[in-house]
Amino acid sequence: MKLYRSRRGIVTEDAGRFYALTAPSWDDLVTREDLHEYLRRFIREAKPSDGVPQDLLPPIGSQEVWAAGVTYYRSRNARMEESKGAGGGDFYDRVYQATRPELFFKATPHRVVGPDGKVAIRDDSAWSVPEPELTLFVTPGGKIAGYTIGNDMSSRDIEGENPLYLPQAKVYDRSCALGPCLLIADEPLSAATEIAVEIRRGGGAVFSGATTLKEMKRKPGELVEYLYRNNRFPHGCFLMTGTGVVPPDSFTLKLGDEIRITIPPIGTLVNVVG
Ligand code: DO4
Ligand code: MG
Repeated sequence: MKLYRSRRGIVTEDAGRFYALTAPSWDDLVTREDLHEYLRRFIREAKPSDGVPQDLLPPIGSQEVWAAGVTYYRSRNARMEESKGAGGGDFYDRVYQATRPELFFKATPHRVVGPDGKVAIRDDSAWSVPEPELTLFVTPGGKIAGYTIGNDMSSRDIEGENPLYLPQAKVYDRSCALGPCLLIADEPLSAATEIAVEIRRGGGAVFSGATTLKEMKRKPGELVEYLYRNNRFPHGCFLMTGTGVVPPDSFTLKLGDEIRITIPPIGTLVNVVG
């Protein structure tokens, strides 16, 4: 089942049919620990509504967005390369091997854009990339209740200059995109699930790449377990699981680029740099 947040309300999709929900609020709905069963029950009794939801909003209410880093070998290598001059390379290899994962704060809801929203590159960065990431929705009780597509926009030159600049490289206005929906699932996604990205400029693709969840070093549950240690999330939270696709070092995003991220069971998240 998919859950969409739109300007006209909340809509759920099941087997190609759409149902309008009259839930009091997005937060009240998604923080239910029985969300999957609740939606199943609702769909059994509801009448389908007309047409696909329009004017989509990011599938977020009051949740914080957190992110994991260096969860793919490709990301470890990219960080080691970009931070060579700063002598920080060893940290990335160590965190890739360590039991404790890298987790960092990514965004508050006002920094998040939704489907077709404009993501930003920093004015003081000359090397920016999108990071296509499977993103977990985790309930207040720590259960992975859903999945969405995330773009962890990143300034590689700022992060590469000094690892202590990570929050500036990662957290700024419109640095995070989520959507187009929340896939509500009570089973983990298959390891064969693909995460693909295409960046289009002037009508053609300037970069495309893909990975699968099989390449991820950590298990989603392991990331959640660390995030929830001594940390409460009364509204639940989003957790981006890291990138396994990094464009070549010669690539930087430009204004007007279109970023298309596809994770087949969820859909495609499209954003333009603006
Ligand atoms: O270590 C810096 C950030 C890593 C990251 O965002 C990723 O691997 O996706
Ligand atoms: Mg990332």
